[in-house]
Amino acid sequence: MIHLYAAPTTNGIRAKVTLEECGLGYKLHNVDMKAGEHKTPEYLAMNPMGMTPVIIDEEGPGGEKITIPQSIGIMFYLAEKVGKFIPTDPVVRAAFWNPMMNATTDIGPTYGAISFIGRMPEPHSPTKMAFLARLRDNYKVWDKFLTYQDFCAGEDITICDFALIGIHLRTTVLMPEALQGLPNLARWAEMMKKRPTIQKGINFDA
Ligand SMILES: N[C@@H](CCC(=O)N[C@@H](CS)C(=O)NCC(=O)O)C(=O)O
Repeated sequence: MIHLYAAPTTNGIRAKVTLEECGLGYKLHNVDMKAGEHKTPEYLAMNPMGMTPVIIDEEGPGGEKITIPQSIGIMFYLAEKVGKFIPTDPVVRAAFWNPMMNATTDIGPTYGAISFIGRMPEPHSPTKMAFLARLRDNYKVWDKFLTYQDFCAGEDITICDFALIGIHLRTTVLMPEALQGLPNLARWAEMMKKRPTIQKGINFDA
């Protein structure tokens, strides 16, 4: 059994979506971040950084229990466990890193910065707008990528799609202006949302 400790944030969604897509059984532990459940001693024992998500796989490598924080590490761990969603062909794999890293280390933190500024008592509007412009510039490039390929890293679905869908979903809710007029990106998101695994993955009520 795999235990997922997460909230319906960009990083939590990508972990839950990956579990669903990998077809692995798991138990969701919703973390109430407003109540500070990610800062309790019990939670900090799983992830001293006090951040979500975390998984615990009771049947990890060698049959041993393993605890894994960090959404990107979780996606790689799960995909490798089932042998899917990471390209194996050397050429495709080399090309995979650019979209994968953009989704996880460029777009993700840029979205995170805007969200963080928005939660401050006195949000600094010029800084927020600068990050918003940067986010939109990144999404514009994605819109071009998706004119000539079905999925984020090429013709096959990968963990890159799972990484981006959560950020895209949260962007549509919190900062839809960043996504206006990007039809290929919108088409990709609609296609992703039709997958039953994605529908289950983004649902934190079940
Ligand atoms: N690099 C980490 C970032 C995790 C992260 O920022 N999680 C947010 C929720 S999406 C969080 O727990 N924030 C709580 C805090 O900053 O105290 C990952 O990818 O898992």
